[in-house]
Amino acid sequence: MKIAITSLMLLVVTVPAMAQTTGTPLYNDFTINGTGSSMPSMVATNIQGGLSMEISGLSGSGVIGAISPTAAIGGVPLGSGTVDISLGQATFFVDATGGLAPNNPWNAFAQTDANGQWSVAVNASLPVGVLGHIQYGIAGPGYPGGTEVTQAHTVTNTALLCAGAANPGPNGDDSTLQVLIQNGLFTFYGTAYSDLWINSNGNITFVAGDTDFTSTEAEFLANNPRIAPCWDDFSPNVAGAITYQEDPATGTVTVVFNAVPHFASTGDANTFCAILDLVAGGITMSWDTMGLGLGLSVDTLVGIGPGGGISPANNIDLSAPFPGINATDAVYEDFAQLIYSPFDLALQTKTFFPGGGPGTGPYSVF
Ligand SMILES: [Ca+2]
Ligand SMILES: [Ca+2]
Ligand SMILES: [Ca+2]
Ligand SMILES: [Ca+2]
Repeated sequence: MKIAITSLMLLVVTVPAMAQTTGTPLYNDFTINGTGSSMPSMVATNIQGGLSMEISGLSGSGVIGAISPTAAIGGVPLGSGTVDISLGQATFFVDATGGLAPNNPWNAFAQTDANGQWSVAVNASLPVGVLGHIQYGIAGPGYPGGTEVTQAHTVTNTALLCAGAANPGPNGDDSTLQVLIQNGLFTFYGTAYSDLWINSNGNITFVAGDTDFTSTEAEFLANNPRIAPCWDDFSPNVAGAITYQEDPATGTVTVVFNAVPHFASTGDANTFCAILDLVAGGITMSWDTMGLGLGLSVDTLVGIGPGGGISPANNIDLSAPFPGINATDAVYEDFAQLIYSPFDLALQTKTFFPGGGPGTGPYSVF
Protein backbone atom coordinates (compact mmCIF):
# COMPACT_ATOMS: atom_id res chain seq x y z
CA MET A 1 0.00 0.00 0.00
CA LYS A 2 1.49 3.37 -1.01
CA ILE A 3 -0.07 6.65 -0.11
CA ALA A 4 1.10 10.23 0.14
CA ILE A 5 1.52 11.26 3.74
CA THR A 6 0.39 14.78 2.88
CA SER A 7 -3.08 13.43 2.19
CA LEU A 8 -3.10 12.03 5.68
CA MET A 9 -2.78 15.48 7.13
CA LEU A 10 -6.27 16.42 5.97
CA LEU A 11 -8.09 14.05 8.27
CA VAL A 12 -10.24 15.26 11.13
CA VAL A 13 -8.42 15.55 14.44
CA THR A 14 -10.01 13.89 17.44
CA VAL A 15 -8.53 13.31 20.87
CA PRO A 16 -8.58 9.65 21.89
CA ALA A 17 -9.84 8.39 25.22
CA MET A 18 -7.30 5.72 26.19
CA ALA A 19 -6.72 4.45 29.68
CA GLN A 20 -3.33 4.19 31.29
CA THR A 21 -2.00 0.64 31.30
CA THR A 22 0.97 -1.29 32.56
CA GLY A 23 1.91 -3.30 29.49
CA THR A 24 5.23 -4.71 28.44
CA PRO A 25 7.27 -2.19 26.48
CA LEU A 26 9.07 -4.86 24.44
CA TYR A 27 5.78 -5.76 22.87
CA ASN A 28 5.63 -2.48 21.04
CA ASP A 29 8.54 -1.93 18.69
CA PHE A 30 8.18 0.83 16.16
CA THR A 31 10.82 1.11 13.47
CA ILE A 32 11.07 3.36 10.44
CA ASN A 33 13.27 2.05 7.64
CA GLY A 34 14.67 -0.37 10.19
CA THR A 35 15.65 2.31 12.72
CA GLY A 36 14.34 2.51 16.27
CA SER A 37 12.86 -0.06 18.60
CA SER A 38 11.12 -0.13 21.92
CA MET A 39 13.14 2.67 23.42
CA PRO A 40 11.04 4.60 25.91
CA SER A 41 11.44 8.08 24.49
CA MET A 42 11.51 9.77 21.12
CA VAL A 43 13.80 8.66 18.33
CA ALA A 44 15.21 11.06 15.75
CA THR A 45 14.85 9.31 12.40
CA ASN A 46 16.20 10.59 9.11
CA ILE A 47 14.62 9.29 5.97
CA GLN A 48 15.40 9.95 2.35
CA GLY A 49 12.19 10.42 0.42
CA GLY A 50 10.27 7.43 1.70
CA LEU A 51 9.49 5.61 4.89
CA SER A 52 8.56 2.06 5.70
CA MET A 53 7.01 1.86 9.15
CA GLU A 54 6.82 -1.40 11.04
CA ILE A 55 5.04 -2.09 14.30
CA SER A 56 5.58 -5.19 16.39
CA GLY A 57 3.05 -5.93 19.11
CA LEU A 58 0.68 -8.62 20.30
CA SER A 59 -0.93 -10.47 17.42
CA GLY A 60 -4.42 -9.49 16.45
CA SER A 61 -4.21 -6.01 17.96
CA GLY A 62 -5.59 -2.86 16.39
CA VAL A 63 -3.16 -0.17 15.32
CA ILE A 64 -3.74 3.54 15.83
CA GLY A 65 -1.24 5.99 14.30
CA ALA A 66 -0.92 9.75 14.42
CA ILE A 67 1.43 12.51 13.35
CA SER A 68 1.77 15.85 15.07
CA PRO A 69 3.83 18.98 14.43
CA THR A 70 5.09 19.12 18.02
CA ALA A 71 5.99 16.56 20.66
CA ALA A 72 7.58 16.39 24.08
CA ILE A 73 9.13 13.48 25.93
CA GLY A 74 7.04 12.44 28.89
CA GLY A 75 3.58 13.42 27.70
CA VAL A 76 0.37 11.67 28.62
CA PRO A 77 1.04 8.31 30.39
CA LEU A 78 -0.41 5.36 28.50
CA GLY A 79 0.48 1.78 29.28
CA SER A 80 4.14 1.51 30.13
CA GLY A 81 4.98 4.56 28.01
CA THR A 82 3.71 8.02 27.36
CA VAL A 83 1.98 9.68 24.45
CA ASP A 84 4.72 12.12 23.45
CA ILE A 85 3.10 13.62 20.36
CA SER A 86 0.80 16.57 20.95
CA LEU A 87 -2.65 15.05 20.90
CA GLY A 88 -4.35 18.41 20.49
CA GLN A 89 -2.49 18.94 17.20
CA ALA A 90 -2.37 15.35 16.04
CA THR A 91 -3.67 14.02 12.76
CA PHE A 92 -4.71 10.39 13.03
CA PHE A 93 -3.82 8.62 9.81
CA VAL A 94 -4.95 5.15 10.79
CA ASP A 95 -7.27 3.72 13.44
CA ALA A 96 -8.34 0.12 13.48
CA THR A 97 -11.33 1.05 15.61
CA GLY A 98 -12.38 3.56 12.97
CA GLY A 99 -13.23 6.48 15.19
CA LEU A 100 -10.12 8.61 14.98
CA ALA A 101 -9.44 8.29 11.26
CA PRO A 102 -12.89 7.83 9.79
CA ASN A 103 -13.15 6.38 6.30
CA ASN A 104 -9.42 5.90 6.00
CA PRO A 105 -8.64 2.94 3.73
CA TRP A 106 -5.72 1.97 5.96
CA ASN A 107 -8.12 1.16 8.81
CA ALA A 108 -9.22 -2.09 7.22
CA PHE A 109 -5.62 -3.32 7.30
CA ALA A 110 -4.65 -1.92 10.68
CA GLN A 111 -4.43 -5.20 12.54
CA THR A 112 -1.21 -6.91 13.63
CA ASP A 113 -0.79 -10.29 11.98
CA ALA A 114 -0.21 -13.68 13.56
CA ASN A 115 3.38 -12.68 14.27
CA GLY A 116 2.31 -9.39 15.81
CA GLN A 117 3.56 -7.38 12.82
CA TRP A 118 1.98 -4.52 10.97
CA SER A 119 3.73 -2.37 8.40
CA VAL A 120 3.01 0.31 5.89
CA ALA A 121 5.17 2.05 3.29
CA VAL A 122 4.91 5.67 2.25
CA ASN A 123 6.61 6.50 -1.03
CA ALA A 124 5.81 9.96 -2.20
CA SER A 125 7.32 13.35 -2.95
CA LEU A 126 7.83 14.42 0.61
CA PRO A 127 9.12 17.87 1.52
CA VAL A 128 12.69 18.08 2.83
CA GLY A 129 12.82 18.90 6.53
CA VAL A 130 11.02 17.76 9.65
CA LEU A 131 7.84 15.97 8.57
CA GLY A 132 6.51 15.63 12.09
CA HIS A 133 6.39 13.32 15.06
CA ILE A 134 4.79 9.92 14.55
CA GLN A 135 3.57 7.63 17.31
CA TYR A 136 1.36 4.57 17.43
CA GLY A 137 -1.08 3.12 19.92
CA ILE A 138 -1.90 -0.58 19.88
CA ALA A 139 -5.27 -1.71 21.24
CA GLY A 140 -6.07 -5.29 22.07
CA PRO A 141 -7.35 -7.54 24.85
CA GLY A 142 -3.82 -8.82 25.49
CA TYR A 143 -2.71 -5.47 26.87
CA PRO A 144 -3.37 -4.69 30.53
CA GLY A 145 -5.81 -1.81 30.33
CA GLY A 146 -6.42 -2.47 26.67
CA THR A 147 -3.97 -0.09 25.02
CA GLU A 148 -0.23 0.47 24.76
CA VAL A 149 1.88 3.00 22.89
CA THR A 150 5.08 2.78 20.91
CA GLN A 151 7.78 5.36 21.24
CA ALA A 152 7.53 8.43 19.03
CA HIS A 153 9.74 9.11 16.02
CA THR A 154 10.74 12.60 15.03
CA VAL A 155 10.94 12.13 11.27
CA THR A 156 13.17 14.30 9.12
CA ASN A 157 13.23 13.92 5.37
CA THR A 158 16.83 14.54 4.35
CA ALA A 159 17.78 15.45 0.82
CA LEU A 160 18.98 12.51 -1.22
CA LEU A 161 22.76 12.25 -1.22
CA CYS A 162 22.93 10.39 -4.52
CA ALA A 163 22.44 13.26 -6.93
CA GLY A 164 24.08 12.83 -10.32
CA ALA A 165 27.71 13.88 -10.55
CA ALA A 166 29.50 15.76 -13.33
CA ASN A 167 31.73 13.18 -14.97
CA PRO A 168 30.72 10.00 -16.78
CA GLY A 169 31.87 6.79 -15.13
CA PRO A 170 32.14 3.33 -16.67
CA ASN A 171 29.09 2.51 -18.80
CA GLY A 172 29.76 -1.05 -19.90
CA ASP A 173 28.13 -4.11 -18.37
CA ASP A 174 31.19 -5.39 -16.52
CA SER A 175 33.55 -2.47 -16.95
CA THR A 176 35.92 -0.29 -14.96
CA LEU A 177 37.29 3.24 -15.15
CA GLN A 178 40.47 4.54 -13.56
CA VAL A 179 40.05 7.93 -11.91
CA LEU A 180 42.98 10.11 -10.82
CA ILE A 181 42.41 12.06 -7.61
CA GLN A 182 43.22 15.68 -8.42
CA ASN A 183 43.29 17.41 -5.05
CA GLY A 184 45.10 15.23 -2.57
CA LEU A 185 45.17 11.57 -1.70
CA PHE A 186 42.63 9.17 -0.29
CA THR A 187 43.91 7.14 2.63
CA PHE A 188 42.25 3.75 3.09
CA TYR A 189 43.32 1.25 5.77
CA GLY A 190 46.43 3.35 6.26
CA THR A 191 47.57 3.44 2.63
CA ALA A 192 47.37 6.69 0.64
CA TYR A 193 46.15 6.38 -2.96
CA SER A 194 46.32 8.88 -5.80
CA ASP A 195 43.85 7.00 -7.98
CA LEU A 196 40.93 4.63 -7.77
CA TRP A 197 38.87 2.45 -10.10
CA ILE A 198 35.12 2.76 -10.42
CA ASN A 199 33.74 -0.66 -11.30
CA SER A 200 30.33 -0.79 -12.95
CA ASN A 201 29.24 -3.65 -10.72
CA GLY A 202 28.63 -1.33 -7.78
CA ASN A 203 32.06 -0.98 -6.22
CA ILE A 204 35.35 0.91 -6.13
CA THR A 205 38.77 -0.75 -5.94
CA PHE A 206 42.32 0.43 -5.38
CA VAL A 207 45.53 -0.79 -7.08
CA ALA A 208 43.53 -2.09 -10.08
CA GLY A 209 40.03 -2.24 -11.51
CA ASP A 210 37.75 -5.25 -11.19
CA THR A 211 35.03 -6.37 -13.58
CA ASP A 212 33.92 -9.31 -11.43
CA PHE A 213 30.11 -9.53 -11.51
CA THR A 214 29.80 -12.29 -8.90
CA SER A 215 30.47 -10.92 -5.44
CA THR A 216 31.66 -13.29 -2.77
CA GLU A 217 32.94 -12.80 0.74
CA ALA A 218 36.10 -14.77 -0.09
CA GLU A 219 36.94 -12.50 -3.04
CA PHE A 220 36.11 -9.42 -1.01
CA LEU A 221 38.64 -10.48 1.65
CA ALA A 222 41.34 -11.76 -0.70
CA ASN A 223 41.42 -9.35 -3.63
CA ASN A 224 42.35 -5.66 -3.86
CA PRO A 225 41.16 -3.06 -1.31
CA ARG A 226 37.52 -2.33 -2.04
CA ILE A 227 34.71 0.07 -1.20
CA ALA A 228 31.41 -1.56 -2.11
CA PRO A 229 28.28 0.52 -1.75
CA CYS A 230 26.59 -2.38 -3.51
CA TRP A 231 28.73 -5.04 -5.19
CA ASP A 232 26.34 -6.87 -7.46
CA ASP A 233 25.86 -7.41 -11.20
CA PHE A 234 24.67 -4.12 -12.68
CA SER A 235 24.12 -3.15 -16.31
CA PRO A 236 24.64 0.58 -16.89
CA ASN A 237 24.83 -0.28 -20.60
CA VAL A 238 21.07 -0.97 -20.46
CA ALA A 239 19.82 2.01 -18.46
CA GLY A 240 20.81 4.56 -15.84
CA ALA A 241 24.25 6.08 -15.45
CA ILE A 242 27.35 5.91 -13.30
CA THR A 243 28.91 9.30 -12.64
CA TYR A 244 31.58 10.72 -10.37
CA GLN A 245 32.82 14.08 -9.20
CA GLU A 246 35.65 15.45 -7.11
CA ASP A 247 34.80 18.53 -5.09
CA PRO A 248 37.91 20.41 -3.87
CA ALA A 249 35.76 22.68 -1.69
CA THR A 250 34.51 19.78 0.44
CA GLY A 251 37.52 17.51 -0.15
CA THR A 252 35.35 14.68 -1.40
CA VAL A 253 35.07 12.26 -4.29
CA THR A 254 31.50 11.17 -4.98
CA VAL A 255 30.60 8.14 -7.09
CA VAL A 256 26.94 7.79 -8.03
CA PHE A 257 25.11 4.80 -9.48
CA ASN A 258 21.87 6.30 -10.71
CA ALA A 259 18.96 4.04 -11.68
CA VAL A 260 21.18 1.27 -13.02
CA PRO A 261 19.37 -2.05 -13.48
CA HIS A 262 20.51 -5.41 -12.22
CA PHE A 263 21.78 -7.64 -15.01
CA ALA A 264 19.04 -9.26 -17.09
CA SER A 265 16.28 -7.71 -15.02
CA THR A 266 13.44 -5.63 -16.40
CA GLY A 267 11.86 -2.72 -14.60
CA ASP A 268 14.62 -2.75 -12.03
CA ALA A 269 16.42 0.41 -10.88
CA ASN A 270 19.14 0.86 -8.27
CA THR A 271 20.33 4.23 -7.05
CA PHE A 272 23.15 4.47 -4.54
CA CYS A 273 26.40 6.32 -3.99
CA ALA A 274 29.66 6.46 -2.07
CA ILE A 275 31.30 9.65 -0.87
CA LEU A 276 35.03 9.46 -0.05
CA ASP A 277 36.32 12.07 2.37
CA LEU A 278 39.88 12.94 1.31
CA VAL A 279 40.59 14.73 4.59
CA ALA A 280 39.33 12.36 7.29
CA GLY A 281 39.34 9.22 5.18
CA GLY A 282 35.74 8.39 6.03
CA ILE A 283 33.35 6.83 3.56
CA THR A 284 29.66 7.61 3.43
CA MET A 285 27.30 5.35 1.53
CA SER A 286 23.71 6.17 0.74
CA TRP A 287 21.02 4.02 -0.83
CA ASP A 288 17.86 5.27 -2.47
CA THR A 289 15.61 3.03 -4.54
CA MET A 290 17.13 -0.47 -4.63
CA GLY A 291 15.38 -2.90 -6.94
CA LEU A 292 18.11 -5.57 -6.76
CA GLY A 293 16.67 -7.61 -9.58
CA LEU A 294 13.16 -7.05 -8.28
CA GLY A 295 14.34 -8.66 -5.07
CA LEU A 296 15.73 -11.71 -6.83
CA SER A 297 19.44 -10.94 -6.54
CA VAL A 298 21.01 -13.20 -3.95
CA ASP A 299 24.64 -12.07 -3.98
CA THR A 300 24.71 -8.44 -2.85
CA LEU A 301 27.72 -7.41 -0.76
CA VAL A 302 28.08 -4.00 0.93
CA GLY A 303 31.00 -2.61 2.89
CA ILE A 304 34.70 -1.82 2.94
CA GLY A 305 37.72 -4.05 3.13
CA PRO A 306 41.52 -3.86 2.94
CA GLY A 307 41.76 -6.96 0.72
CA GLY A 308 44.97 -8.92 0.52
CA GLY A 309 43.73 -11.57 2.93
CA ILE A 310 44.70 -9.52 5.99
CA SER A 311 41.20 -9.39 7.49
CA PRO A 312 39.35 -12.29 9.01
CA ALA A 313 35.73 -12.81 7.98
CA ASN A 314 33.74 -10.11 9.70
CA ASN A 315 30.21 -10.18 8.33
CA ILE A 316 28.13 -7.70 10.37
CA ASP A 317 24.61 -6.29 10.38
CA LEU A 318 25.12 -2.98 8.62
CA SER A 319 21.74 -1.63 9.65
CA ALA A 320 22.98 -1.52 13.26
CA PRO A 321 25.84 0.65 14.59
CA PHE A 322 29.22 -1.11 14.65
CA PRO A 323 32.00 0.14 16.97
CA GLY A 324 35.05 -0.95 14.94
CA ILE A 325 37.51 -3.39 16.49
CA ASN A 326 40.80 -4.05 14.66
CA ALA A 327 42.61 -1.71 12.28
CA THR A 328 42.71 -4.22 9.45
CA ASP A 329 39.16 -5.53 9.80
CA ALA A 330 36.97 -5.54 6.73
CA VAL A 331 33.56 -4.19 7.69
CA TYR A 332 30.79 -5.47 5.46
CA GLU A 333 27.54 -7.34 5.13
CA ASP A 334 27.37 -10.23 2.70
CA PHE A 335 23.65 -10.42 2.06
CA ALA A 336 24.14 -13.74 0.29
CA GLN A 337 24.54 -15.32 3.72
CA LEU A 338 21.20 -13.97 4.96
CA ILE A 339 22.51 -14.01 8.53
CA TYR A 340 20.76 -10.80 9.48
CA SER A 341 18.25 -9.99 6.80
CA PRO A 342 17.68 -9.58 3.09
CA PHE A 343 19.01 -6.27 1.78
CA ASP A 344 17.60 -3.65 4.16
CA LEU A 345 19.64 -0.50 3.44
CA ALA A 346 17.31 1.26 1.00
CA LEU A 347 16.65 4.86 2.07
CA GLN A 348 19.53 4.69 4.54
CA THR A 349 22.86 6.45 4.88
CA LYS A 350 25.84 4.91 6.65
CA THR A 351 29.27 6.33 7.41
CA PHE A 352 32.38 4.18 7.80
CA PHE A 353 34.57 6.24 10.08
CA PRO A 354 38.28 5.58 10.66
CA GLY A 355 38.92 5.58 14.40
CA GLY A 356 42.71 5.36 14.12
CA GLY A 357 43.15 8.76 12.49
CA PRO A 358 42.61 9.95 8.91
CA GLY A 359 42.10 6.88 6.73
CA THR A 360 43.31 4.51 9.43
CA GLY A 361 41.21 1.79 11.01
CA PRO A 362 39.49 0.47 12.99
CA TYR A 363 36.46 1.58 10.99
CA SER A 364 33.23 2.07 12.88
CA VAL A 365 29.84 2.27 11.19
CA PHE A 366 27.04 4.60 12.15
CA1 LIG B 1 33.47 -13.38 -8.35
CA1 LIG C 1 27.42 -6.21 -14.78
CA1 LIG D 1 23.00 -10.42 -8.31
CA1 LIG E 1 20.15 -5.47 8.71
